[in-house]
Amino acid sequence: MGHTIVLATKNQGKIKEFQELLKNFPIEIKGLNDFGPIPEVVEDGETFDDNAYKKAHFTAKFLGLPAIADDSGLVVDALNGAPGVYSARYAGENATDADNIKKLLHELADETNRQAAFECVISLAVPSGPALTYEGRCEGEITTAAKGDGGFGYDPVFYCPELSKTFAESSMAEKNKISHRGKALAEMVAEFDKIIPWLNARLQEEKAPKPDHTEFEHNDWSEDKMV
Ligand code: ITT
Repeated sequence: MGHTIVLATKNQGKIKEFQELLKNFPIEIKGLNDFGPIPEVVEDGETFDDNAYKKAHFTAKFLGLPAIADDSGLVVDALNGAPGVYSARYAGENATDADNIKKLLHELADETNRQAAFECVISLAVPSGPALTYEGRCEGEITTAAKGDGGFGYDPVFYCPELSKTFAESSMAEKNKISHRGKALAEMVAEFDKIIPWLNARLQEEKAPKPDHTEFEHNDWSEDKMV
């Protein structure tokens, strides 16, 4: 088995999905639950990119292993991109999915422009900092009422024109094929043959001793010392 890569989530569903998609590559995917307690990363970035990288890099540094993290959310045109990075806590710090949906429908009550998209960014980082980034976006419209009981988050009010139904009315397989997360993951999987040599090179650099020029600056090359 080649590299061990940590997926910075405790969500077993996400871990299974990554393991399944990457099963033909010589890597082992582990979740955070495979390690001891790890401090929570505060997701306070201004973009999905910021948050995904912050989570991936923190985890990689903490565990000394390459790590993958994702961040995603809903961006609504008529709300200038809100709720965006605040999607999980749109209606407050401990908001439930139902609270967030209620607030969203209220904010859009008199709005005819219902255009929205789910976005996802996946970051793969090594402990010393370098990272690779993959993005996915899925266009849709916000309905005027919740429909369907599958999925999670904003799925009941996210109408997907490609499927002619909301994400909550769709099967997981239907959703994964075209969703923001599905697309970002597919992009990463398609590149995985290039990712392995990239990882090898970065991890090799980390192992190499850092050049210490001060050692030379302090050397005394005067003749009487050179016996
Ligand atoms: P992590 O522990 O993995 O970070 P999370 O719930 O915070 O889990 P994200 O940061 O990826 O997950 O997503 C933030 C919010 O965006 C999430 O709570 C939902 O409200 C919304 N969201 C993201 N992807 C969604 C999807 O596929 N369907 C519905 N809502 C989604």
